[in-house]
Amino acid sequence: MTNHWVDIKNANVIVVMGGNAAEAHPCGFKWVTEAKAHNHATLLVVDPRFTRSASVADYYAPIRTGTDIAFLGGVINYLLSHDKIQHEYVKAYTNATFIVNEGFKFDEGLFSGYDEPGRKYDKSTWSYEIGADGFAAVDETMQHPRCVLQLLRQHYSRYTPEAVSNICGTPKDAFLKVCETIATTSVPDRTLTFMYALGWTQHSVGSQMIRTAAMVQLLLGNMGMAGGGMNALRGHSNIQGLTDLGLLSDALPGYLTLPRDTEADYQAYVDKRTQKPVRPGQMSYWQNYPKFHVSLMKSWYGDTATKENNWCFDWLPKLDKVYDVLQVFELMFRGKLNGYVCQGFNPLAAFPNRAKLSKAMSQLKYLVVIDPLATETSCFWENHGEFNDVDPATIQTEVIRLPSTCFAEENGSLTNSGRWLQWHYKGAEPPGEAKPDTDIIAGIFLKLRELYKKEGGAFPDALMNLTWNYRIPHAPAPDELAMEYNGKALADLTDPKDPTKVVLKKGQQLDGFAQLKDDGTTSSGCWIYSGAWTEKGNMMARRDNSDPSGLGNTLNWAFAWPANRRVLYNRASCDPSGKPWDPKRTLVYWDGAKWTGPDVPDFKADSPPSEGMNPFIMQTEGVGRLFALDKMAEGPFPEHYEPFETPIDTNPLHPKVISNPAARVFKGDLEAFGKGKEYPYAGTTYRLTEHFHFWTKHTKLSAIMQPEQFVEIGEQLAKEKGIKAGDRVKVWSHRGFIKAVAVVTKRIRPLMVNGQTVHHVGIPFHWGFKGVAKSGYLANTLTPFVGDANTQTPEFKSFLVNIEKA
Ligand SMILES: Nc1nc2c(c(=O)[nH]1)N[C@H]1C(S)=C(S)[C@@H](COP(=O)(O)OP(=O)(O)OC[C@H]3O[C@@H](n4cnc5c(=O)[nH]c(N)nc54)[C@H](O)[C@@H]3O)O[C@H]1N2
Ligand SMILES: Nc1nc2c(c(=O)[nH]1)N[C@H]1C(S)=C(S)[C@@H](COP(=O)(O)OP(=O)(O)OC[C@H]3O[C@@H](n4cnc5c(=O)[nH]c(N)nc54)[C@H](O)[C@@H]3O)O[C@H]1N2
Ligand SMILES: [Mo]
Repeated sequence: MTNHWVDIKNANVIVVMGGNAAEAHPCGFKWVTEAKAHNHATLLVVDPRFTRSASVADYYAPIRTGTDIAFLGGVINYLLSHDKIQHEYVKAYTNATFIVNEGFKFDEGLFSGYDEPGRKYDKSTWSYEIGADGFAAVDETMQHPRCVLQLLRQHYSRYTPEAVSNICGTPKDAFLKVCETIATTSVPDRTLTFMYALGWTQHSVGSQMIRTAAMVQLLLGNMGMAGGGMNALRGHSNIQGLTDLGLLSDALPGYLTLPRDTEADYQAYVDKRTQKPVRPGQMSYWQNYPKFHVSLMKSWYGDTATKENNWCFDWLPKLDKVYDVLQVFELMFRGKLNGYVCQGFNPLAAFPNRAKLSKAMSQLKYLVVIDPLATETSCFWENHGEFNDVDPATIQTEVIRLPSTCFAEENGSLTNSGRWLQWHYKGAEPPGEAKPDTDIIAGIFLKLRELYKKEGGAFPDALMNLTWNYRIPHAPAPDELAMEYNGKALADLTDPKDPTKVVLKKGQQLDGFAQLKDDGTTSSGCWIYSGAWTEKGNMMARRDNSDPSGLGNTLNWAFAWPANRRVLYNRASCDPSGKPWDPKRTLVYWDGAKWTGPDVPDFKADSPPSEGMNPFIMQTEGVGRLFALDKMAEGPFPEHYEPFETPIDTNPLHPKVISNPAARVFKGDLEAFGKGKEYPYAGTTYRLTEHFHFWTKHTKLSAIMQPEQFVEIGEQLAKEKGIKAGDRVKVWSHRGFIKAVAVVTKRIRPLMVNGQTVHHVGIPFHWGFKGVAKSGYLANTLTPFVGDANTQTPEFKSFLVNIEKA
C-alpha cells in the first residue's frame, strides 16, 4: 500500500475492484465501514461476481474477468474528455508535460520495437526526448503533439463507453455511473482510494491493470494524499515482508536487484542502478544504491567484503533469466532439475496446471518440504483415488518432510500491507519435533558448510565466508535477525556537518538508512528496515496509538518502512509552494525553514519549494509516470489484451493482437490453451472467508463451516444446462476436470460481450486430498500455465471451462 489500512477511513470514494476485501480482508475492511460512517464515503465495487463487498456497496458494476484495463482506460478517457483532472497536480507532479521520443508509435495493438519471434520489445523508443541541455524535454503548455498528455489522450480515445461496455460486458449506464463518482475526486479536497488484490494481479496483464488505476489516481491528484493512493491488500500475514526481504529469485533485500549474467562488472552494475536525475534540481533517491548495496554485502560478509574485492560482488549469482515459480516448474517438467526445497509453499495445490506440476515433481530426485502440515505437495506421490490418481510405483522422487512451527509458535515481526512492521510474541509451544524455520535453515547451512570443509566443492566461497555470529549458531534468534536487518555502525560514525562529533560508536545500531555509507563503515541486511531496531530498542514493538492529527498516522505504533513514514509520496499532498491541497488532510507542509507535519516527510526535509524538487523522489524525473518509459514488458501505456483463454476468441480493439504479446509462454503451452468453441465459459477462482487456502481444511471447525467443494453459476446458465442447486457437476478445461456441488445464484449474471452472452463459472479453490475436511479436487487442475509479463503471477482469474451435470 502507498497508504495504510487506517488511512482508508479518510477517503471520500472507495473503489474495491480486483479484490473482495470484505471476504478476504475482513479485519481491514472495518476502515471502509469507518469511512462510510464518519466521512459519508461512497463505496463502489466492480467484480464479475456480486460479492459480500458488493453487498454493502453504494454501487456495484459487473465486469467480465480480465478486462479491467479496458474499463479503467475508459475511465481515463472519461476524465480527460470531461475535464475532470486536477490540473495543477498533473502539470507539476506527473510526466504529462514531458516530450516522448519521436520513434515511439502504437499501431494495431503493438508498440514500436516489437520482436515477434522473441515475444519481446526493443524498448529504445519508449523514452523521453532529450533537450540541448542534456535534460528531458518538457512542454509546460502540454500542447506538443508528442507530450505525454497528448499521447495519453490519443491512446485512450479508443476506449469510449461503447467500447468499454462491448469488451467488459458492463452495462454502459453502470460504467458511466462509476466514472461520474470517481470524477468527483478530481478536486483538491476529495480523495479516492483503490483497494485491490488478486482480481488484478492474477492476469497475464495484471501489472498493467494496476498501472492503469495508478494513472487514474495521478490524474485525479490522489497520490500522496490521506485517503488516496494505490492500496494493494496483500495476502499472507507477512507476504509484504517476503518481498521487502527480497525472497524473489531476481531480488535482493530492500528492492535491490541481483545482477544479470551480462553484468559481471561491478562498477557497471552499480552505475546502471545509480541513475542521475533527468530534470534540473531533482533528487533520484536511487543515487544512494551503492550505500544500500555495500551495507548489505558488509552485513553478509563482514570483514571479508572490502573495496578491493568489490564487496564480494563476484559471489552473487548472475542470472541468465528470472527463476520464478513457473520457470522452475517448467525446468522440472523438462527433467532439468534434480532437487527442490519447498518451504511454506504448497505448489501442487497453489500453482496452475496440476497435471504438469505432478509430472514435474515425479521427475525430481528429491523434494524437501518444510511445513507444519502434511500438504498435497509433500504427498503428491500418494494415490487418493479420483482426487489424486497417481501410481506411486512409477514415481522415484525421494520426499523428505521437515516439520516446522508456524508463526504463532515463535517471536518475530510481520510486515502488513501498510508496510508496518509489528512485533509479535510466541503464543504456544510447537508440537512434537517441529522446529522454527530459522533453526531448520541454519541446520542445513551448517551441515553444508561442514561438508564443504571436509570434501571441498566447486564454489565454496559464498557459503564458507557468510557471517554467522549468532548466539546459538544452529538457532538464530528473531531479535538477532531483526537487529541485523536494521544494521549497525562498523566504525565510529561522525556528523557529516561536524566531523569531530561522533554520532554513533562502532558496534551501535543505526538510527535509520540515512546513516548508511558506501565505504564499508556500516552494515544493514535490508536498508528499508533500517530504523526498526535502533539503540532505543525494538521500534516494531511500540504500542502507543495516540493520533494527534486524527488521520490515523500513529507514528509511535510499530514501525513503518521507509523511515517510519505512513503515506508514501506525501510531498504530493501539498501544492508546489508547500501548502496542503486540503488543510483537513495535512500530512506535511513547508514551515518556511523545513518540511514538517504529522507524517514523516517523504522528501529532503530542507529542500525549499523554490528549488522546485518534485515529490516522486525514487524516479529520475521526480514525477509520477503516466508514460512508463521502459519499465513494463508490454508497453508504456497499458493496453487491453484478452486473457490467454478468452470466451470471445478475439480482441475487439485489434483482432490481430489478441493476448499480451510480451507474456512468456513456454513451449507446448500455447497449444494447451482452450478456445471459446469448446470451452465457452469464463472460469475464475477465488477465496472464501471460512477457509485459508489449503491449511484450514486440516481444522475441523473450518471444515464444518464450508464442508464441501462447490462451484457457482448463474441462474440462466443453470437453466440452459439443466443444472439444479445441489447437483453434482463436472467442470473441465483444456487441462483436466474437477467435480463439485453446484451453487446456483443470482450473484453471477450473464454479460453481453462483443455480441455474445458470456457466463462466468466461479470456482472457490480451497479443497484438496489432505486434511480432515471432505476431499475435493484441486481447482488448479483447470488453470493455465501462463503468467503476467512483468511479475509472472499466474493467470488464475481468467480461463475457459465447460460444465455439465455429472
Ligand atoms: N479468508 C481468507 N482470507 C484470505 C485468504 C484466504 O485464503 N482466506 N487468502 C489471502 C491471500 S494470500 C490473498 S493474496 C488475498 C486475496 O484477496 P482477494 O484478491 O480479495 O481474493 P480472491 O477471492 O482471490 O479474489 C478477489 C475477487 O476478484 C474478483 N475477480 C476475478 N477476476 C476479476 C477481474 O478480472 N476483474 C475484477 N475487477 N475482479 C475480478 C473475484 O470475483 C473475487 O471476488 O486474500 C487473503 N485473505
Ligand atoms: N487458482 C488459484 N490459485 C491460487 C490463487 C488463486 O486465487 N487461484 N492464489 C494464489 C495466492 S495469492 C497464494 S498466496 C497461493 C497460496 O499458496 P501457498 O502459499 O502454497 O498456500 P498456503 O496453504 O497458504 O501456505 C503454504 C504452506 O505454508 C505452511 N505454513 C504456515 N506457517 C508456516 C511457517 O511458519 N513455516 C513454514 N515452513 N510453513 C508454514 C502451511 O501449513 C501451508 O501448507 O495460492 C495461489 N494459488
Ligand atoms: Mo496471496
